Amino acid sequence: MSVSCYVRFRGLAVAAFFLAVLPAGTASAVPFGGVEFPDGAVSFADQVVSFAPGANTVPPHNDASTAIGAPDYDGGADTYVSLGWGGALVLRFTDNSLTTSGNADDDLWVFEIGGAVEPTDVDISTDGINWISVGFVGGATAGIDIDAFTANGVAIGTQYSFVRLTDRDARLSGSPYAGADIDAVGAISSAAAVLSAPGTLGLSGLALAALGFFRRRAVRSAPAS
Ligand SMILES: [Ca+2]
Ligand SMILES: [Ca+2]
Ligand SMILES: [Ca+2]
Repeated sequence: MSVSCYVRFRGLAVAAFFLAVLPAGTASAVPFGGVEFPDGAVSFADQVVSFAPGANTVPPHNDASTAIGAPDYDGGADTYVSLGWGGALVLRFTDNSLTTSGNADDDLWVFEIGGAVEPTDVDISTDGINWISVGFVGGATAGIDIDAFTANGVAIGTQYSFVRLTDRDARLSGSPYAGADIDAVGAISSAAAVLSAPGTLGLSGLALAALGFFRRRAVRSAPAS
């Protein structure tokens, strides 16, 4: 190998090394709807956990999967979900998570279509079971500073994977697209994915239970001394 060839090879190897070790969450900041998301498209909710539609949202306005990913509203009914009066939607971040910023900046942003945001209660959770109220979005307010809700149980630096949106039943719109119309939900304060999601916790829980069972058996079958 010639010297220049070797230098080029070493350069490529170094570049490959850094590409391999760089975390996935180092995407550059991207503005969506005028809001800057440091993690880019990864910032947005990835999965529908559950949807309990309220009254007066009917197809194609009641497809919860349209609230997943980056905002894509283009006038089409297949780009947002209408919650219906009092409807509740639970979304999950799987390749990122929501966290605190350590200051009063907005951490979470709810993209609702149309002019005013219809009043919607917002709760966050680490496990999809125990919820913390972080107030509501409505009127001209679409962003939430979750640091402001430590009194409700928000812990600084905790990574939250679940967001629940509940229409406040203000009935500002009726059939076929009643309730808040959600295009997307994004974490401005986006952190790495939480690996110990409930599914995997369940598995490790099972493994621990099995271990306990075999330990008890071992103790019982040990000869008395
Ligand atoms: Ca995401
Ligand atoms: Ca904040
Ligand atoms: Ca959408």
